[in-house]
Amino acid sequence: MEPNAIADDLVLRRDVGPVALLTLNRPKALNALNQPLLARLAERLREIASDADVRVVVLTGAGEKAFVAGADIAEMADYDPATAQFFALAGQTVLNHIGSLGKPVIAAVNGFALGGGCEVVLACDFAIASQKAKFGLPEVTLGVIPGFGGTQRLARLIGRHNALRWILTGDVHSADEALRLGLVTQVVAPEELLNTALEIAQRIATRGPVALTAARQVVDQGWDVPLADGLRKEAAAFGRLFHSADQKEGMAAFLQKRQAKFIGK
Ligand code: DAK
Repeated sequence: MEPNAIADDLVLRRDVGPVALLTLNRPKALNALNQPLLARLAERLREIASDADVRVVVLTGAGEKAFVAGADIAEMADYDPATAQFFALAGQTVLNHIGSLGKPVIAAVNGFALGGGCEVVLACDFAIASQKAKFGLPEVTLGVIPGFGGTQRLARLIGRHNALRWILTGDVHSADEALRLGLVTQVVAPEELLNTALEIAQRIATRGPVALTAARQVVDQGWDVPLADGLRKEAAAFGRLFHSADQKEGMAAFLQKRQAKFIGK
């Protein structure tokens, strides 16, 4: 390996037991998402998708200041319309992959999560924030709109009026405001952020992996369909789990008063 290969890696990976910690690593540009960083993130997600030893992912940003300060403005400045659309689709594809990974992804938001960074948070299963974190979709201050799913996912998560207030003002919001609106589930002291996220991830990693995948899928599939359709999807997924070894093991372990040993099948 080249001497700087690890330090230069745009997305660092450190495995802590069954949890993969991914760190977006362009701290000098506040981890702004350029095409190489998005491509590396896509590669990391593919790697993790096919690694059965990884059960849960934690995503964070390198450095003290930022989770991700947005899409890379320097890179976007001279885009023509076709390149801009291609870039938006490329970003949306990577963020969709977070949702379709089949493994929970927790955002540990350590600083600025603006524009594309806020959209990364929205694509994760849930997010924990440091008290220093700041959130917002400031794209209109640059004469554009959110392009990595922000106009769609934010409104679904915090409601149309709150989302429009964020998107139309471009204002930056505190971690407490993000907590109040449900964008993050917990706010902790900066020095506790990673341990808190990793501890929750480790706990999730002890649960049945097949059930985790099914639960995420059904929540997402039912998000914007009528309740009756969502309930049918839930019942179908519940039934399918009775084909799995994990269901047999989980229920047998309960009845035998022991810890379950899930194999993810
Ligand atoms: N892109 C590129 N570089 C960035 C950056 C960004 N988003 N954010 C920060 N940097 C760079 C700065 O240029 C600076 O670089 P040097 O000058 O040192 O070379 C370095 O990071 C440190 O930043 P600052 O010196 O500005 O640090 P401060 O503490 O003073 O300010 C800040 C921090 C986060 C408040 C400020 O950097 C800032 O306002 N950054 C921009 C935040 C922002 O507007 N983010 C949203 C980006 S727009 C679409 C696809 C995607 C999107 C939209 C459309 N389609 C294709 C349709 C998404 C758009 C966005 O995400």
